[in-house]
Amino acid sequence: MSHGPEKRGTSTRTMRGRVVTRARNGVFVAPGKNSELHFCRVPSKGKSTRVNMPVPGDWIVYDPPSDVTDGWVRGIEPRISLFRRYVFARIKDIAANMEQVLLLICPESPVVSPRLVDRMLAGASAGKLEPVIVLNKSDLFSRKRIEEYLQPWRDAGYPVLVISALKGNGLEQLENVLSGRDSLLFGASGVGKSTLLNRLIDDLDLDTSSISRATGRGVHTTTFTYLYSLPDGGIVADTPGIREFYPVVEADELRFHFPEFEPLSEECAWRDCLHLDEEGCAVRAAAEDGRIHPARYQSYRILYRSLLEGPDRGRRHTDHEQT
Ligand SMILES: Nc1nc2c(ncn2[C@@H]2O[C@H](COP(=O)(O)OP(=O)(O)OP(=O)(O)O)[C@@H](O)[C@H]2O)c(=O)[nH]1
Ligand SMILES: [Mg+2]
Ligand SMILES: [Zn+2]
Repeated sequence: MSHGPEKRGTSTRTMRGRVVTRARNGVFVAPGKNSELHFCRVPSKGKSTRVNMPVPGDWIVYDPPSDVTDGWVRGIEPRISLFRRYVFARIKDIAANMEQVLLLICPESPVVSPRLVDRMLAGASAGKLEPVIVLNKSDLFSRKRIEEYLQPWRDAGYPVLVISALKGNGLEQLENVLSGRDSLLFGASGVGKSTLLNRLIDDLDLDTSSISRATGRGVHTTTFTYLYSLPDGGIVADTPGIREFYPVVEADELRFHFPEFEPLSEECAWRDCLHLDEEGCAVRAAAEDGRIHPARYQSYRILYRSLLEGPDRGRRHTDHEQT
């Protein structure tokens, strides 16, 4: 029997697993449910075996670590979704293969502006994730205040949940939405993502901190994205809070990520109408008479312009993420 040199990447030890979180120079991979994580390095630039950096949620093939060798990532499987954003002029991949993103928002403490919500919604759509709007901290606001705040997204037809992670209100409905699916929790720092996860998973004890009194903002408590398994099946990823969000999408494609524009766009005078200042634009007309919420249309126009100008125009880097 002859033993030729074993070709890298075709090792019989090669395994398949899912990236649970990233570290500075590699990833932690779960080869199965409740199994111990494997740390794997990522062959970098210049190496013939080079692979792109995997992100949480990626399915990868890898050579597991042994007593004598490090673990190595061999390849990333094709992704069904990819949630990403601009940080300055650079694209940052947040998570892959998530089916839905729960956008946690609230009108105050911290203030989450309708513009920011619309940018996150466009980012979800561009990344092929289904968005669910989750208003958290409902214990702090009147019913009237909550409904006024939510009106643009209710009008646009997005699914909306109203919860209080602190008091436990609305969590049953939320658990139904999460059950058996792969979901990402996303939103501004301090909006309550980690508090919510601590509620949903019994023995979890994630760090949370209160809103800064000085700025009224969150203090970036969570610093890395991590996938957690839910008791009833499904996966939820906690993510570091953001202060800003710019979706990775071409300006001319942005209109396809405002779903309520779609049925009206058939009536625009121009087939390729961008719904800006074109004559006979049915979308603009609908925003003028309230069939489309004017705040949504305004978000579209503002975001269109800033995407044209480029992703890093006049933006400060204020988020604190480890990787
Ligand atoms: N009143 C109220 N406070 C809440 C609720 N949910 C979370 N909080 C508080 O909001 C603060 C921030 O919560 P976190 O869970 O740390 O927020 P986060 O979104 O994980 O923040 P980052 O990790 O910085 O992104 C904490 O003081 C929580 O107790 C809620 O439903 N009602
Ligand atoms: Mg957190
Ligand atoms: Zn139009």
